[in-house]
Amino acid sequence: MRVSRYFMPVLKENPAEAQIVSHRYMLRAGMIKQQAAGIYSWLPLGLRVLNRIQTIVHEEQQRAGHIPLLMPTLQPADLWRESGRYDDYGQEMLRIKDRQDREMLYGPTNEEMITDIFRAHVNSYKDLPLTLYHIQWKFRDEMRPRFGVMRGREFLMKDGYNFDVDKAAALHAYNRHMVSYLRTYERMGLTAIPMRADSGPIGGEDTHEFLVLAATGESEVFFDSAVTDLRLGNREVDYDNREEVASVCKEFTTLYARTDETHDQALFDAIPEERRKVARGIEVGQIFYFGTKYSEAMGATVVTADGSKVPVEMGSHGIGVSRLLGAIIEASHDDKGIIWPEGVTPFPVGIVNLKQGDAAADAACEGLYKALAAKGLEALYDDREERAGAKFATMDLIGLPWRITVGPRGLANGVVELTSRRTGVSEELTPEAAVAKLVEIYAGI
Ligand code: P5A
Repeated sequence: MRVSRYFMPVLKENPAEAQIVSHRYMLRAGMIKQQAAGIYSWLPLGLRVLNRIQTIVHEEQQRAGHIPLLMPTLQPADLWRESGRYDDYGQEMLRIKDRQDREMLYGPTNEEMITDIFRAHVNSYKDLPLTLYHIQWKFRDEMRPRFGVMRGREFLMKDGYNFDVDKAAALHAYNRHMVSYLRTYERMGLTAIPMRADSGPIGGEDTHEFLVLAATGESEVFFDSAVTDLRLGNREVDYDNREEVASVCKEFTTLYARTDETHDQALFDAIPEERRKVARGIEVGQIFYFGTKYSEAMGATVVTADGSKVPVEMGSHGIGVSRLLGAIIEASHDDKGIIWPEGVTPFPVGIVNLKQGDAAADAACEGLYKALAAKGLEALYDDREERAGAKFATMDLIGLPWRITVGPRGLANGVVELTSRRTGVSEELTPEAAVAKLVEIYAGI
């Protein structure tokens, strides 16, 4: 993409309404535009990151054996009457009437609708286990929408629902989600800590929230600092192997880590003092096991191997897809702007032409742009007639992890400059070597 032809309305001034750094940078980098309280348009740069995040979520869900579908945003109120949640959900639910005066709602979550799909099509244990998920817009009429996409009213969620024949199988689905979430967040450059939490309006006995530590987080969290060193890394986990999956979960949930809702001071005090941490965190996901809460209320049953008919065992699992943009920026920025991890960056690399109109510089930039594209790397090429300083400031603000700087002086020696946004370290390389290095960096992403 050439900046001269792109739509990237960068703001010079800090927007007054933004209280936290991620909101400020998303507005300044021209990623989002507020349309109403907690409701945003996704401008092209923001959409590219949102799409990257969705791709990672899809890949990791499908790696775990979960199956994508797509349910609508609007739901009939009657489904929610069956579960009893239509009245319970209160003012957070956006209620709508259609022209026939039928009561509808904009879905805040989809437990009822997925249970309805299940009961219409599945009735045998032979079709289990089954986990269906989608990435779809939700609406919650939050009392205090704030911090940009962090607490929106309309927001994008990945929500998945498992159906299993018995509790042991459903707990395996819970564990499988935990491991797949750990991998998902790590691919986005995040450390998200599973913490024992409260199940709130979704219900159920077992639930963990995934928290990214950040001073601006809305949740107060208590944990053993050793938990922040845990990483899944590149290990291969066999998602069908119950013991293996359970042992990874044990590794990540044994050390003390809880939100304020489930905090136990006596247990906390048992941790060696230097490892006792109280901090704030951003909730980027939550998993639930709630057994037969919805299947019993809505008549979703399966016939088991011995011929008896039982309500299907269920859980649900959510990732805050749009919130993740805010969380990643909170975790990865400096005073010049965003620093995108390679896994989610809107463009893998930026090209800055220091002397637009100089025949050699223009030709070198074009050559790099095409050579990168041929390797599947779409660069953002700043081809505007602008001062170098302004081009650097824009690149730093939008946070592409790598920048290639091209100018007549370097070209006279046959080199361009490759700079890391994170470390600020630059290297002089031939254009071919710069392309080769980027190809290598992105090969494993
Ligand atoms: C699990 C999937 C659920 O709704 N039902 C389906 C369960 N869980 S949850 O914890 O309530 O939401 C899942 C994740 O969605 C994000 N989230 C939000 N993101 C932005 N703005 C909001 N107002 C908002 N509310 C929830 C969170 O990341 C949460 O973990």
